[in-house]
Amino acid sequence: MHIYGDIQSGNCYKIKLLVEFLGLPYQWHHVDILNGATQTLEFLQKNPNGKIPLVEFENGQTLAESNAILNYLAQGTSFIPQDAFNYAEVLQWQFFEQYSHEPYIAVARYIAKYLGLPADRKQDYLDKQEGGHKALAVMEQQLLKTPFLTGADLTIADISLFAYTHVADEGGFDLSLYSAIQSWIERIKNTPNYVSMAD
Ligand SMILES: N[C@@H](CCC(=O)N[C@@H](CS)C(=O)NCC(=O)O)C(=O)O
Repeated sequence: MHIYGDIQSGNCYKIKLLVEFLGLPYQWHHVDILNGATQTLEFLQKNPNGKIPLVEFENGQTLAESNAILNYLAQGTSFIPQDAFNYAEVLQWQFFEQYSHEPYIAVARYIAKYLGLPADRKQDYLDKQEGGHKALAVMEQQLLKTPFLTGADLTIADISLFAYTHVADEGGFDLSLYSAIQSWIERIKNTPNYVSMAD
């Protein structure tokens, strides 16, 4: 399996974290988004949407969208609950991540970390703070009740939300306000085969 991504991107890191937890073999191909590498003809043939992560399998099939990739790779493993309702809760968190979390926390982090907080994006960055804190508060509420987002077990819902949450401070979000999220982050970091974004 070939994974096209940038390890500093949370969406890409999600895939790396799952394949490491599962011990799956893969080859990582770095894609430089700031240099337009997602917009080349060659890359657009693999993903017409011009975004990473992208996974390419030995038979030539390709799959984009981080959470779709997680769902595919985790089929039949403990990272997807067998109970249908519990699985729907995993999906609920993953859709939440894409609509209510990532557009605030990941974008604020992108403006600060990748772009260096340029003056013409400062307002955009500030506008992301309220929505990001709202998403963190929703997670905090759940994590005060259960060790992982959908209950007692670590699932792909946690991987989806861990990716940008654990580096939310890089987007200006003070995680010391969220004690249950901090404990959850430690729980995930202590899981066997965990790899950090820096690894
Ligand atoms: N919904 C997508 C978002 C993917 C995405 O936004 N990828 C960014 C990096 S985090 C990207 O490829 N940006 C480069 C571009 O848009 O040209 C997912 O979850 O995979």
